Amino acid sequence: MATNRTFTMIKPDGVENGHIGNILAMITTAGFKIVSLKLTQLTIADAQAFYAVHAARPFYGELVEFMTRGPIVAAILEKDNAVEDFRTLIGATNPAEAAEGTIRKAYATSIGENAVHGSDSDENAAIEGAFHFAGREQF
Ligand code: DAT
Ligand code: MG
Repeated sequence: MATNRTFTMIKPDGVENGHIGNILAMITTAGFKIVSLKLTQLTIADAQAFYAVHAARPFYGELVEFMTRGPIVAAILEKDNAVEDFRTLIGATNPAEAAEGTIRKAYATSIGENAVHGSDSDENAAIEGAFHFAGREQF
């Protein structure tokens, strides 16, 4: 059964380009409630672990470097069918393929620097959220 929470990051490019406010506005306008929120920065070990599933891919080193180059916004979001609906809201990994009205269509600059993360399963949403937020920080 789908749970009602997902995890997101506004990636370093989204923060650097000044899009935190606009991206959070798109998220809340789409009906997601913010239940945890912080500005933080991933260490190299954090990013390697977060993207361990991609360790064998040619872009892994670049991805880890990008994700650690500056602050990110981490958040847990709540909505019915959160994981799937949030993946729809962010759009395709490659912004060239992202639908109109999606966050990546509006703010991603390339497949590697695509502005936002969205968990791909309920299980990963719970793991990723717990990695960033203690229980008392989840409202
Ligand atoms: P998503 O972030 O849409 O879940 P993913 O899990 O396949 O996409 O990949 C994780 C991140 O890795 C993605 O947001 C950007 C980067 N990435 C994926 N494919 C890439 C590629 N072909 N070239 C460069 N970076 C890539
Ligand atoms: Mg993914």
